[in-house]
Amino acid sequence: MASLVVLAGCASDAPQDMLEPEGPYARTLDNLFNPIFWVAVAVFVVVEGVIVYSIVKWRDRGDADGDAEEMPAQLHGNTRLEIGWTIVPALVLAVIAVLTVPVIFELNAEPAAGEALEVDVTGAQFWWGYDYPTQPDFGITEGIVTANELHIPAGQQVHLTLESVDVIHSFWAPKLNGKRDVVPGRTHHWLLEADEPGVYSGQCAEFCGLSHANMRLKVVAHDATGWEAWVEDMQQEPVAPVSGLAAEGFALFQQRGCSGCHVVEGAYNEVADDSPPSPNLTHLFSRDCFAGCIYDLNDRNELEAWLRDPQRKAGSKMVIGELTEADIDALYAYLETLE
Ligand code: HEC
Ligand SMILES: [Cu+2]
Repeated sequence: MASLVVLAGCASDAPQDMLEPEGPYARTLDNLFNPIFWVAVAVFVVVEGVIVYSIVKWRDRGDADGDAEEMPAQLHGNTRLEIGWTIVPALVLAVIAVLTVPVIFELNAEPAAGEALEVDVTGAQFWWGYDYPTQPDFGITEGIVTANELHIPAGQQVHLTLESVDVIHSFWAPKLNGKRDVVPGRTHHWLLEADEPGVYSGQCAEFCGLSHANMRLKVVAHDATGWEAWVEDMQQEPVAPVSGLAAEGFALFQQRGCSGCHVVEGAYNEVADDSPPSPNLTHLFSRDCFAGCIYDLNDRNELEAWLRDPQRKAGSKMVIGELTEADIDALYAYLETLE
């Protein structure tokens, strides 16, 4: 059992392995982790070594008759030892501080205006929202709102501004940077950068309620053409279907209360005042995962199961009345048009 637990740490291509950084900030952290790890190993070996040595050397061997020995003389106040074991740990901590402090400043540096892609991140039970303000330098001429998947250009500094709408969450994409808490009523910042195009997985790293473990995320890093294509796609408003099953679904989206919580730009722009924060669905089908990235959007059954029972994700804030299978078919046909 113990070896099972230990070996579980040995996966060779674990998607969230922070010891395999794939961007400059994660690498900075890894470069700090390595020396501190070896300092900790040295302290462990010395301290455990002295303990084991003492246990063996001065163990109770019993007297000739096999009875326990008498208590040995107790020693206190060896000044040289006391000074030694005060100064040595202080020096060890000083070395660690010298290594750590510059990293703290580096990771909290504010990029110069226009240098980094700006993204406003919202943590909500139990999903992440991303809001890209207008930034012509990055091709964004009109703000973009999306959820779950954070799209970025590879090789580009990204500056996040994080807020929470409910409880404390923590944003963590381990291969791209460490964790940053997201606290209600406060604004936090964090930096990300991916060396290469790819998909990097992450998750909420602060217990935030029943579905905390289901609050995952993906960072999708694009090459230059992929980024342009994504931005262009996100800036097109979907066309509301006028006929067929999709048009029925479009009408149901309002009749069944979906539009009270979810924005679809160009069609359903206002949500009810008392609605919980809910993912923007304008480009739902541009994503691969949904509901905190725990379900596959390319699997029709997953989305249908979600509409049948959004509480399959424990504690989900999506509360709806029961839908018939016909409703679900029509809603699916409509949602599918939101590319
Ligand atoms: C009371 C508000 C509310 C209503 C009404 C509602 N939803 Fe949701 N919906 C949410 C919330 C909150 C989430 C995110 C749940 C999570 O991930 O924990 C969500 C998630 C979703 C998602 C996944 C989106 C993503 O990117 O993660 C889809 C699709 C969806 N809802 C469709 C619908 C449809 C269709 C209806 C109408 C039948 C509907 N919703 C009604 C609040 C609502
Ligand atoms: Cu969370």
